[in-house]
Amino acid sequence: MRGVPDRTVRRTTSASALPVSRRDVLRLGGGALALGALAACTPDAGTPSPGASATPTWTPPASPMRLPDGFVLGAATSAFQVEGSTTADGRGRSIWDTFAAQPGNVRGGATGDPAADHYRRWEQDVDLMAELGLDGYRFSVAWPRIQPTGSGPVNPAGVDFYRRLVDRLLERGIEPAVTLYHWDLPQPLQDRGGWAARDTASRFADYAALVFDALPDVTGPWLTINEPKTTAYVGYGSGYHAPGIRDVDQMVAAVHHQLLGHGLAVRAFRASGASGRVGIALNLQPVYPAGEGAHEAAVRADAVENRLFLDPVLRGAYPDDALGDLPGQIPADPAVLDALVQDGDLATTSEPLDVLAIQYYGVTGVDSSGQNVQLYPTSDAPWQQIHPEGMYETLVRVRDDYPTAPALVVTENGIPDRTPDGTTDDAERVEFLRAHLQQVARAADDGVDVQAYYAWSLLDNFEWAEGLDQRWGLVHVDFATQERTPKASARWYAGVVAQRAVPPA
Ligand code: GCO
Repeated sequence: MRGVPDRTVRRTTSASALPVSRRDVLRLGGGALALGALAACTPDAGTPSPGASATPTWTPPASPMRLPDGFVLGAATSAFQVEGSTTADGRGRSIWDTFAAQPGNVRGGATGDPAADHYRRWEQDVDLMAELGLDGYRFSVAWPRIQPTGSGPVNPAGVDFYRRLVDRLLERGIEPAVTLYHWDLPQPLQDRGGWAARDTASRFADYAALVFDALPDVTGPWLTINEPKTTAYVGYGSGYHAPGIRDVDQMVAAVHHQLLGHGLAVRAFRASGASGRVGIALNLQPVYPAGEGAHEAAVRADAVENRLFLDPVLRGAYPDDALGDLPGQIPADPAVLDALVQDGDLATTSEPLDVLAIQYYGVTGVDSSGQNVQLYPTSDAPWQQIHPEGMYETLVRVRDDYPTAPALVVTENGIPDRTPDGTTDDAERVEFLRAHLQQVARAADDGVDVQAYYAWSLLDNFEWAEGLDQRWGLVHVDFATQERTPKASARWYAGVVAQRAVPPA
């Protein structure tokens, strides 16, 4: 059995050596992962990062922890997850429209319509953000609204929607942060190979240039690609996300071509003369060795989870231990990646950045055979092992291991409701946010230049293959009426924003 890459859970099936998603936990059932039996494993002691043992539990101070001056406290969404109106105003079809339309791909048969109907209710949603006092809002631009077929001229109606949104946010004193690609690739580009095709990187840079020109007033960070790891591993590896491909070579190609597209978009950003800041959003997680002899597998798994993305972006090189047939590695021939990388590519992937966006949901353990191991309690998303110290560890690690790293921003962090049918009494989310924000404040106190935190998510929304069943919002959405009701966590978070400090429990 080989280790398999995933954002937080690394699994394999005996039938196939292909990677299986964190999100496959639900689909495959508990039997594939011996959580109970492995829960008793404890990390090795004293091994250095990467593949380090879990950080010791940290006791937060009994007094409020102040956040740095100018720190931005916001919330995040993404276009396909909230907008709905998937055919309005000339929007083209995306891979998620196609994928969600196929029975069996999304829980409950949910699609991108109406999601949280944000395309029509955006003014009300900005009012809501203003009422909560948020400093910032991170949203994504839907590529198929800007270029309905993935190339060619701008669709003016699509651009207008985001212009109005940016203008209104600025009027309300809310800093817009914009993600250019949050998984909704125009279907015509998928028909030509999607991210497995090199040309998609150039198409992405062209699209990015159009958006930089169209939205010159964006003051918060521009983020090129959201979680290239998830798109590659879950979209092209396990096939649990759009485009639903299970092919490890295409998966490796999707890694490289997204990072290439990122670098080309950074160049387009500089060429546009835009005054803002640009970066990429990477989902990172500490990988801890679990049990006897697990250190080497955990180091390789760390390459798969973290360094395969951090290194080409911040060092201009791919790690040499992510691919191969050893425990913890992506089961692909390293020659596959070598063949994709053309002269100059790594200079492109490592274009200097203004910010690095980190998305942190939890940690994972890996045993000596490269299998995922549960070391910490999970949320109702079974892939999410909750260990707030991992937030601190991740921020410090990027600072220490990557001297060229720019300022850091945390662009996603959150948990789903415990109650499957939705609740506004989300005490566990309050405690999750508190514990993680304390770790962010702790990292800042220790000198890490971390400048922002965006909770995932502002609204309950379309949670990809989980459909509408997993609710990640600070604000409850009744999907039948589209009524918004702030949860306890939204009110608590508003207090943090007002106080500029994280209160003790
Ligand atoms: C992701 C996405 C979000 C998810 C969130 C909860 O990182 O997967 O950015 O769209 O909804 O992470 O799974």
